[in-house]
Amino acid sequence: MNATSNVYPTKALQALDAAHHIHPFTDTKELNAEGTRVITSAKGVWLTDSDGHKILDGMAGLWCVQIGHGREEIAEAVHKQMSELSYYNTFFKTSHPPIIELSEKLAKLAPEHMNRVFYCSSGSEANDTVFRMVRHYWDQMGKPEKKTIIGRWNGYHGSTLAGTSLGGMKAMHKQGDLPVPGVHHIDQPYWFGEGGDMNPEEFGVAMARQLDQAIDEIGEDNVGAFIAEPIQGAGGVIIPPDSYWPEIKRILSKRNILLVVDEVICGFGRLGKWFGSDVYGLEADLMPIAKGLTSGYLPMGGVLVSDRVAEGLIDKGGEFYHGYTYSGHPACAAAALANLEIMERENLVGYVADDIGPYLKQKWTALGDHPLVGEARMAGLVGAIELVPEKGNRSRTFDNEGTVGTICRDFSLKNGLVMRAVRDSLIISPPLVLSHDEADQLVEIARKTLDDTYEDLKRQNLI
Ligand code: PXG
Repeated sequence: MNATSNVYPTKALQALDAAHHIHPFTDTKELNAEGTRVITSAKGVWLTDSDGHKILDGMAGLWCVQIGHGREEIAEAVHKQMSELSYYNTFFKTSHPPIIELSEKLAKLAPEHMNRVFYCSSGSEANDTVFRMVRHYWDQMGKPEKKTIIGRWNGYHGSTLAGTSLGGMKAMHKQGDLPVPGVHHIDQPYWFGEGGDMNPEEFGVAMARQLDQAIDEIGEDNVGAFIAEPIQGAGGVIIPPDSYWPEIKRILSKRNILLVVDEVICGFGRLGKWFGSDVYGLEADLMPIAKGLTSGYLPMGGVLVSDRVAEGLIDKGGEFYHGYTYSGHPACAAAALANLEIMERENLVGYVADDIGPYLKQKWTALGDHPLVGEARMAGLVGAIELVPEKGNRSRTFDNEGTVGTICRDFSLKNGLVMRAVRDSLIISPPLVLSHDEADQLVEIARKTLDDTYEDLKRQNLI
């Protein structure tokens, strides 16, 4: 099939999609009236839609396609595995070679003190697993009252009951009376949006100290864990001030609670190290992973478990009544192994740290000079630009939050680049295989998009 020509009847597909498909995180009524975009193929960092348009995938799918789209090697590895053993479970004292090999591999890649993995199929399931593991661990350790988990407002940990509850998305909580009991939220280290008169370093320390205060309020004997993303992704690529994680570490060193570092986005090279924990020197007790583990070729998630937690979870004995039909799926394990093999062979983690990361950052942060941009930030290969009505004024925001972000996002797609809007900021998280030339194109389209948005806002008298 020729991916560049219009071989699909777009209108017919849109009508069928509208009739039968409910999309995630979507106003389906609005989408159905507009018609969905249909992506028909992808190679490297480029997507092709059903009208033959080429679009640069600035979001690596949904923050996950580290090795780029359409790598035959993964398809071959999965084909081979499926021909040999397409499915068997890992319950009832059973295992299989690909999951055994993958577990050893992950133990090698993970920080020293993490040597075990529990598998599932997504980041949300990983965090549901975290929720149950934290509570089971403390039960096993004879401290069943240590049940509360502290998360952060505007953190994202998935959309199942536990994922939504641990996350701090208020709009999600509102649908379905969440969070579940036993979850507490503290503020996020979002200096650009919430730093007020403090400088970033003061603000970072102040936000970290909320953890200390929350533990005191709830009582250390009642707190099981603190969960956080190293850099918040879905919340808008919130890169904490340099003072934040050292202060959190100082606080946790005095407290007997678990640290859960959600590596679903930051893991697998996104920040220029294998894990976000390696960037900030965090010693996690549990690390939920997903996305980059298979580069999204097949759904797979997991929780990396520290030796400390293994003591309660494993050494003390007893069954942990938890698991999924697809825990440790052999085809997903084969995809993960082939993906990690490519990442190592092509040194993608080093490429992000020393080459494409700094290269793109320099060009991306230069967008900060645009009249519409209040801040352009980047770490590894995640970046954000904050759109503002008035330069140099962090406290003035657009009316009807999100409107301008959406206008800008729509221009971006029209111009051939996927960026994601979060409130009135635009974010990117491109595949780690992005070339210099593609990075140039990405920034060029982003600048044109800002120009188009600026002109449009002037026309509409919105600035
Ligand atoms: N933790 C983090 C840090 C995530 O970013 C999850 C857990 C849940 O993973 P699953 O595989 O259940 O989706 C995520 C997922 C967006 C967007 O638009 C972000 C995610 C998922 C879908 C959309 O930014 N992050």
